[in-house]
Amino acid sequence: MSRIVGHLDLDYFYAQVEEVEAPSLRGIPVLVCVFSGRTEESGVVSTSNYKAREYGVKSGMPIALAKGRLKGVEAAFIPMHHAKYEAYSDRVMGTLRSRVDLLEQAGIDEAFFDVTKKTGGDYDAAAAFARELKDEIFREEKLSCSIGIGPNKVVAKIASDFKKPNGLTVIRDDQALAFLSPLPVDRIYGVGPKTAKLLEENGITTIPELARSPIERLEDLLGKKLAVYLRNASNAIDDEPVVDRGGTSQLSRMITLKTDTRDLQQVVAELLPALKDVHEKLISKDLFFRSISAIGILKDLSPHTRSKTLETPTNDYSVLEKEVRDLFAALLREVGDLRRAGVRLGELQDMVDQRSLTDFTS
Ligand code: DCP
Ligand code: CA
Ligand code: CA
Repeated sequence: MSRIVGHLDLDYFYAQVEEVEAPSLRGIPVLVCVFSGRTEESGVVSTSNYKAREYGVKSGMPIALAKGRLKGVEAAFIPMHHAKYEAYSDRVMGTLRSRVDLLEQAGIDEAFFDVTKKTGGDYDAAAAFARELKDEIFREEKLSCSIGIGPNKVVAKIASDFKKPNGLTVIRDDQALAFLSPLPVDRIYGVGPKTAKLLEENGITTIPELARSPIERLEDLLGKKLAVYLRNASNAIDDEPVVDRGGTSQLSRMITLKTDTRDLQQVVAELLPALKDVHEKLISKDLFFRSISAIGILKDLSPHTRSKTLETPTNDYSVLEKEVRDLFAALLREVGDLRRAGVRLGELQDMVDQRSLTDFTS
């Protein structure tokens, strides 16, 4: 029986949560912003609703630039409320987990799932399931999402992005190659602007062009690991299983660095907001961590990790930041430029396990 894999991604997630909580925002451009605090306009747009996107607003754009694009238009600029989005995310993921054979959360607003057993390998049953799932999430949270169904993670991910917002795209294994054939290479997960440019300079812009390229040539350009992955992906081949990484046994965040680098100061500086998020989540769940890992992903997508186990569990932010800095210093002595960087806290434990009674009474 061939696999049936899905990918679900919530639409304009942070901005949609703000709309759900304040329905009067519907119909006007809504921009969720990370204000850096220096001036009223300094900072970047985290995301925006589709109305704002009509004016050319994009994630990561400076707030001042977005304001320029929306001159004379009634629009809402809302500060980011990360803990609130986490709460919505946790509930949606909980619903999803209870409905599928296997769930792999891949970000705050997206997850891969496997429904091979549940559907008996039948794509019509998978399509019906996806429609019910969308209805259920909308009934429970008033949130719309887009779902892709396919024979593997690569195809499911491209399919969920194919019709957005509120889309459902089902691609059977015998349709997968034709589905990919008109698409540009950057639709494949792992092909960022740099890889896309490198491929374009070598005459490769569409997925079939990538699929036909001699593997030796791709290996020269991209390194063996990325070349093999992309060559397979472009042929709709991907054997990566959906892996349930569990609920709260670990907390992690990854970011994509603004530029590939092996400069410790830059890596740590760009990672700071993610460290603060992870720490906030730790505190909100009343947890302590005992192990900590620095994760670096290189240009060829190979992951590199340095970990440490502390003598005693802690929830102290300054320890977290110091250990991350030390671990990245060690990691960067041994590897090349990082494309992505992240932190993972493990061996999480409840506060009540950690504190003696006197801590509570003093
Ligand atoms: N995000 C962010 N900064 C970015 C990109 C994303 O803070 N540069 C946050 C805000 C998004 C959330 O992550 O709501 C999910 O990112 P997506 O890429 O899935 O984008 P959206 O959900 O906002 O929109 P789409 O409807 O395209 O999925
Ligand atoms: Ca999304
Ligand atoms: Ca997403």
